[in-house]
Amino acid sequence: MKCGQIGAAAIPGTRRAGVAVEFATGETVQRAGSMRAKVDGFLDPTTNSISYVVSDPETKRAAIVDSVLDFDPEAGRTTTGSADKLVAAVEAEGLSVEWILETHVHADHLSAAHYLQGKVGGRTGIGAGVIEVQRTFGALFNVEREVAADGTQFDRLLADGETISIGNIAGRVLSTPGHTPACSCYVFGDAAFVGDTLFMPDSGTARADFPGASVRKLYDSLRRILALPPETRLFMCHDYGAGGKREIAWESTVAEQRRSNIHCRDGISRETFMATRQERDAGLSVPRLMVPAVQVNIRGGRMPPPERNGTAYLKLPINLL
Ligand SMILES: N[C@@H](CCC(=O)N[C@@H](CS)C(=O)NCC(=O)O)C(=O)O
Ligand SMILES: [Fe+2]
Repeated sequence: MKCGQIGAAAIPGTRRAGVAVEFATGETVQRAGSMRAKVDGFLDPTTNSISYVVSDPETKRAAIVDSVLDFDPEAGRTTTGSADKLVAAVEAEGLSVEWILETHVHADHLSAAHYLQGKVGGRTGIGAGVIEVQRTFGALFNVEREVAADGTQFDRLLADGETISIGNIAGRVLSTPGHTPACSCYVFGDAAFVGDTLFMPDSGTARADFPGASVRKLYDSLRRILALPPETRLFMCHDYGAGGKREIAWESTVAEQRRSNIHCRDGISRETFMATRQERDAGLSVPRLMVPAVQVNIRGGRMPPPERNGTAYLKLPINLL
């Protein structure tokens, strides 16, 4: 990966004063001086994923975004160290979890949504495009009869423009397909959880070569996110430290991304973006955990049901991916 310029505000934990935030529709969701969402990021260094606990400091209501279930593919063993850090944070702050959200069906790590719901409650939610992902990967793994392509594995399918709140902090769903058909960006006040659609400015954007991906739609989704107010805090789902050239970081702003994102800063045309993205995708390999991750994540973070001997198994398609 190339190394670009990261502004000071990209450092995790940077705080700014409350600001008025308006969505493109003009709806004001947070006024000057009002309470901002508190955002805590938790890095899983094995998959370079960042999970978030986002909460309303006034009401102590919270959402968990993009949790990780640890998985050792050699042994086929799951552990819950990463997820338990989220549970501990929720308990330490006395939070009441309303939502356990996925920005998309992750291809590089397993979701702990199902595990977490058993621990802290809340409703699971994912973009309504999950149905298309379930159709595509249900066929690919030949599990169409076991995994209904109707999203019922999640409590709520979230459509573009839907409002979801955390206590007094109003939120909105932006459908951002491209990396996958189910990608969504969740905007709570001035904090937007962008999933993989955007990476840190020096690292660009999500790959658009998975089954069901669209580099054209990805460009439109990027422009939607970048049309949010410039001071909007953007929280990434992954960071790889620009190929080890800097510390891992996960917070940026719309203004920073518009100024310096290597793939989609202002002035980069759709054609140039598409060519850059396709060139990079041509050299990428299948993510290390894609095969187990997708099978679990289209099931809302559940393993396949145990077989007659009591053991659950995942499939490995041969010469397909
Ligand atoms: N080496 C990583 C691959 C990570 C990967 O492919 N990440 C996806 C997100 S799921 C991506 O969009 N990467 C963008 C890029 O590498 O340009 C792994 O094996 O997990
Ligand atoms: Fe992803």
